[in-house]
Amino acid sequence: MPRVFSGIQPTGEVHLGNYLGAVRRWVHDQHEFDSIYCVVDLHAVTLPQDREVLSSKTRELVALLVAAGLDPEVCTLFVQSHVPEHAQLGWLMECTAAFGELRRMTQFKEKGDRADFTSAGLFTYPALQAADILLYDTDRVPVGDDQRQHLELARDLAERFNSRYGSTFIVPEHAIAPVGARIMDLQEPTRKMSKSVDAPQGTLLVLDPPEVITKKIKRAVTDNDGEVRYDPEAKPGVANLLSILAGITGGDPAELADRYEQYGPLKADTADAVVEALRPLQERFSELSSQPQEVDRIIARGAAKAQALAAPTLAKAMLAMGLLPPT
Ligand code: ATP
Ligand code: LTN
Repeated sequence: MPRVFSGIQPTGEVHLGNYLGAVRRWVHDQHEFDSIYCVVDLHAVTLPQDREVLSSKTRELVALLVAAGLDPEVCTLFVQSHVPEHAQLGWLMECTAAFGELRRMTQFKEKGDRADFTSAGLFTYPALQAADILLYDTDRVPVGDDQRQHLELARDLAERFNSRYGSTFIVPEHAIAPVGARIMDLQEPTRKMSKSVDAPQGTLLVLDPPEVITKKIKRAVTDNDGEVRYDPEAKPGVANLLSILAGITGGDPAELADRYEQYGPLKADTADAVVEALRPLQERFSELSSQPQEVDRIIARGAAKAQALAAPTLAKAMLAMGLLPPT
């Protein structure tokens, strides 16, 4: 069975972009692939985090992923820092990556420009991401479109390592969905919906109450020409609403556009679809929030399952490089 791996950072609030670009697909994939999902706390600390917020967000994100439908009996769900092999293989990947190729990563340029303090970890982050993926002999990586460049790098590093030291890693493919891989901000539809940008009215959180979801979608920025058409260049706001509706209902955004003459009904249907899709998640999340021991049990079990897979791959890579095995 092909192996799937993906990750999500325990920072900020999970939004509809994370849900449609990643999480919802993970829930589907877990039944078709051997699936491993990771809450990447080591990636989160590339930017300064409040220690208490980070640990509670980490636990909360695991609960939210379970509430979204990840079944810890079916997939492997774990916290990255609980499996030290990630940091260990991360170092080997930093030594495989070239300074110049890391410097070309656009996410580093964007986040580095916004940060008051640019850590060395923010720069080498994509090497750690490559390690995350390669540790598990991953075939497919379902992510949003913003991760395309990082996945190309992971492939390049796997190929370079294999050609330098002998065949060690599987070269992974990305799995970027045709619809929903790039959900835009509702107020600024030329910018992607993001956790790390403070844009409360433009970001639809998966835990927003129904009335807030409806209000945000009704107030979403569109344009003045009044025609419902899927044209992300000329009509980014309308195209974004169509992508959201299509992502939720499984339709095609251009075909959906033909059903609407006006923006009002499109917004109303989109809001209803989002509210209904998120309702079960929100209900399960509130149940799980009162069972922290259950969440901790899931986290502990996930780490043991993940480590059993990661340890032999790390050992193989270390041996291939000529690092002397301990006696
Ligand atoms: P940040 O904006 O701070 O980078 P993020 O919102 O991208 O954070 P991550 O934890 O880095 O959140 O991403 C988790 C997953 O969600 C990744 O697969 C990413 O590609 C996907 N994703 C993030 N934003 C969007 C979006 N606007 N549309 C579709 N997918 C997205
Ligand atoms: N860099 C990703 C999160 C991430 C990831 C991964 C995704 C870390 N490791 C491995 C897929 C596979 C992000 O910022 N969205």
